[in-house]
Amino acid sequence: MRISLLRGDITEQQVDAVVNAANSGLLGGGGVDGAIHRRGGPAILAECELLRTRDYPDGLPTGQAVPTTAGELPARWVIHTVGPTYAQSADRSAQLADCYRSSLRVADELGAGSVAFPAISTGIYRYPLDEAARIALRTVRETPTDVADVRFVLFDDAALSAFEAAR
Ligand code: AR6
Repeated sequence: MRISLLRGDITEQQVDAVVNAANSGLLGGGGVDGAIHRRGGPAILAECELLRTRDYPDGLPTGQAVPTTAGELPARWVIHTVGPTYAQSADRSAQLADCYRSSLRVADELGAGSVAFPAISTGIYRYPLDEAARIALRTVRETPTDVADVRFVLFDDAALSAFEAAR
């Protein structure tokens, strides 16, 4: 597996699947979630609504992942996963690692050869970048998968530096 780190906007990635840092409601939000729904158009939300009513009436649990179409994005699929909100009082690293593992499992089920990840939980969910970067890279390296090309698409210099330092 080739792992690359780049600065950019995940909605522009030419990959089979982009991972969305969603929330359990699956109906959109801010950050990367907002950008994916905005750029991908209403087809993504329509599938999310169906998943929500049919499969996850109580919401998608933290650490799990589900696919939808990518709508108008260059990618074929969006894999929605729910990261943990950071808390100093509780170690939620296992849940963050689960997001990467579940997303790669879904990518394998889809037959996706290339996957772009954002830095899950490091925005609105406030996970410290350096810790999140270590967890993300370690988990992706240690997860058995047929995905050959994993890209971490980091939105700003701070995130890119944290991932480069953790590499
Ligand atoms: N491309 C790549 N990375 C991005 C982009 C983008 N277009 N936009 C933001 N980021 P966040 P979370 C980075 O807040 O912390 C939403 O409301 C951002 O700089 O998107 O997991 C959901 O609905 C940060 O490094 O996700 C949830 O309610 C990283 O993506 C909640 O936010 C993740 O930041 C999830 O919070």
